[in-house]
Amino acid sequence: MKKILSEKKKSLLIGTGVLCTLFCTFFSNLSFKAYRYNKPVGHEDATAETLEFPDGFLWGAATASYQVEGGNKHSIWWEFEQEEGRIKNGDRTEVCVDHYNLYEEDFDLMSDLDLNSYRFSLEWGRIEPEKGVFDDSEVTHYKNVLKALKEKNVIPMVTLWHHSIPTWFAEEGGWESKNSVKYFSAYVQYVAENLGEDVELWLTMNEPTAYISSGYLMAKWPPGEASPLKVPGIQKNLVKAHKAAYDIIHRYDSEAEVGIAEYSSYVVSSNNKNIVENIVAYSIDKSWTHYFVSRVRTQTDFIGVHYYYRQKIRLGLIKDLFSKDAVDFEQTGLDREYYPQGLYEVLMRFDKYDLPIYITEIGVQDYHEVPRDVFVQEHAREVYYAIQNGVDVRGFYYWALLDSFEWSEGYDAKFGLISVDLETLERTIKDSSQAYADIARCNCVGN
Ligand code: IFM
Repeated sequence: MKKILSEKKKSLLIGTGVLCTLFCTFFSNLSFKAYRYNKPVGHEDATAETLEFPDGFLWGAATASYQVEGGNKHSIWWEFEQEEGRIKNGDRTEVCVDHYNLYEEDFDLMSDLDLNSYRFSLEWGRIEPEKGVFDDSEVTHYKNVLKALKEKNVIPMVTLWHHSIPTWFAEEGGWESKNSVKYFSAYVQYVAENLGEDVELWLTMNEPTAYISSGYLMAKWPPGEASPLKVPGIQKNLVKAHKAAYDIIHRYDSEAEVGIAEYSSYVVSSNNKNIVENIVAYSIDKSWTHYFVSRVRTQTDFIGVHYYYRQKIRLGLIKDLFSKDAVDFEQTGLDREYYPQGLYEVLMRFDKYDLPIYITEIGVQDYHEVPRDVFVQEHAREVYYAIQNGVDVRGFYYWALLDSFEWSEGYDAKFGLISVDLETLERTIKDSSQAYADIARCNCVGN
């Protein structure tokens, strides 16, 4: 009996020892990986007076249909705007900045800035106002937009879906529904058939993670109710939707380049010596920021990277996490930290997919600590260093071409290269945008 017991004890001890060893190996591997991930790659500064970009580099500006067109009444955002307290100052988009009617004037100004590419989105609810009913006149509108760009030698990059979904689609459950991929595919099929020959650069969707976190976690966007349990299902549907759209466009045009645009802040531990912070930052970046790109990597021709700020992970006292005093950085607006080196680090992280990269959004608001000219110059330098370090970056799209409707922030957040008087709709190129035009003109940035 004694012998049996001691045998049992022995196996228990061995089992515990094995488990501890496995856990320790796993933990030390993870800590080491996380430490390396959080350690900035960094670069030497160049000595040349000007930093040149590769031939054919695209210098563009971006917009999204709902944020500039006006009158998008078939979107769920239209309903959302009417609910009290949803949008800052109660701002509405009946007219918005009327890009829908004034796009030619806007393109003239874009040409004055010498930009060679324009990223814009199609409004799904205009093209398909009711389930299965497509409006040819709206396709004609977008055809005219593409024609106007062609006449100016501006290369279009078209986003199929940028945050705003048709009301009918939302009523069917939106991206929560198992039918969502089928509905999106029908819309993409129609677009590919009708606009395919005029577009070579496509984005299937804009910032799926921002869509999910703003709508389903923070509840600042439709559906306006926090429902974290729905997130995994939505993520899966969006991955499928991207892949389906990718295949549809390629079936129509095998030469087209189809990518996905993702919100990619520089997530990093605030203290590289803190093992827990390192692991948390590493895990968030891998499982959240890189969720979509890592899952579609074999079915995407390029990655659209959006960089706005550094997001430091700091596991101090609870009061530090939530107190505003912890925000002790230079701002670009909306509590976003000015940190150009973060763009370089983000690009180095995305390099592992071995795919071309376009920076499909980057921008700063008026009236904040960092002037726009300094902002674009410093970020352009970081892109130069990433290219020197082997990253295949092919374009830079400033967000946004125009001051526009910043979702729940309304019209106060002014990112535009061009200001718009909301009363008269008069457009004016901002002085601070000239530095970006200079970069685009010479395909280089001063050092
Ligand atoms: O305005 C938004 C855009 O719709 C998506 N990316 C971030 C921008 C600025 O916040």
